Amino acid sequence: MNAPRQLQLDGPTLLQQIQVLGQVGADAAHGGRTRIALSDAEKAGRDLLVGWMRELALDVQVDRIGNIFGTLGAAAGQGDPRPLMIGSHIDTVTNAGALDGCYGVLAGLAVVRAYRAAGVLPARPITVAAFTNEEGVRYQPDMMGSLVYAGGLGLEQALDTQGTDGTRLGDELARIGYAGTLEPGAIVPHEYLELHIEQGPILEAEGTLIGVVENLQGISWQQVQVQGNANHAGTTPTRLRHDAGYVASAVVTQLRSLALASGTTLATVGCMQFEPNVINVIPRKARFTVDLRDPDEARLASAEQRLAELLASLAEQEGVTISTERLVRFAPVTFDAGLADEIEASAKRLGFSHRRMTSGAGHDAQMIARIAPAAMIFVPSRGGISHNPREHTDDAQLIQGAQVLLDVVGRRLALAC
Ligand code: HGY
Ligand code: MN
Ligand code: MN
Repeated sequence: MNAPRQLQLDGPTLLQQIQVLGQVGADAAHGGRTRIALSDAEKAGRDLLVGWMRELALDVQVDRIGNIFGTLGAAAGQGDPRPLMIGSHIDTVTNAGALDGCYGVLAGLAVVRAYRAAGVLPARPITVAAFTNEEGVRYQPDMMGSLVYAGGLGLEQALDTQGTDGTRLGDELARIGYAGTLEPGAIVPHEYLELHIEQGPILEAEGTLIGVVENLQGISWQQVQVQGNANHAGTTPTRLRHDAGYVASAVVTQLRSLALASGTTLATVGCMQFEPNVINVIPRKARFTVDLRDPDEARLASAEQRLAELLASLAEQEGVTISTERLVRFAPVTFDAGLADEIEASAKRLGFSHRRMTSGAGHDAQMIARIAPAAMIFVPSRGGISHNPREHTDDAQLIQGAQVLLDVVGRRLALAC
């Protein structure tokens, strides 16, 4: 099926909307923007997105976990009402870049805008989705909105989630006015596409423009608590210490060795707090998080096992008590081969260098892949940097990624006037 000629990407509007949304939650002191899920800043981002959806005369719906959907209806007389869904997220980590998630949602609007500008309708509906709490910074797990949508987490359980700030997710959703009425999963996608920045170094290092994402690595998040004894830093001999801070730091060091020895497993301790956190007191308590990732399920499970063994031996050695809480566990995901082939064919047709690859980051696509064929398109990240104000992709590359998305959609959906 030939791509419809009349579908032209409006690159300037896409770039302008990325820039405007990127100003919401801007943090002058530390750079970047912070739109933590269900915060006032994120509400402002949601309101902006809904306004842009209405400008395109989309049918806007919000579900009970706050996922936002904007749908362009199909031409009359078409059969299957299940939409082609294009999605991602607009919540951010702290001091984030402007592209992570937002690029994919706004590129979805750009696809719809191309149909509107051409005065044609797709052969099946196109739904643009912004999923709630993809980052999982305030409420775990991450990819929560798409996980609930795909049936992987109960709605009430998600609404009752307590945040790191002690708030209840459902209360915050109601407070910002995005506790919708649509049942999560009510819109059953025929297929799902997500355009995203790579957030890693591969495409840039190879000078490749498009990533055809075939699979996504597994994710394991744990909260670890070490209970030792506070004591005087100057009078307590090392052999008599039960130092929670030492144990936490030893875990960080040994996880690096575990990752290097594995070659594929990645290990990150992103959060760590000591109590009483005083210069001359041996820490009585340490709380920290462990993020383990691997494209292979067996290796990820082995890394979890090695961590458990490490914690047990350190507890024995230092005479402390260690407890763990699992926050997230997602197995590796393989995306739809047919959609990946379509993405590759579009990149080829458009003359963009491309390569098949694995996603290191988690994405909403991994959840939607549970209920529909799903695949992802990557564009390069400068310096492989993301979750950082310095996150950047050249304008031309952003437009090329969106052109691939539009070409895939245009080919998947015959045109009808
Ligand atoms: O953690 C992740 O990979 C994603 O950014 N939520
Ligand atoms: Mn993302
Ligand atoms: Mn992210």
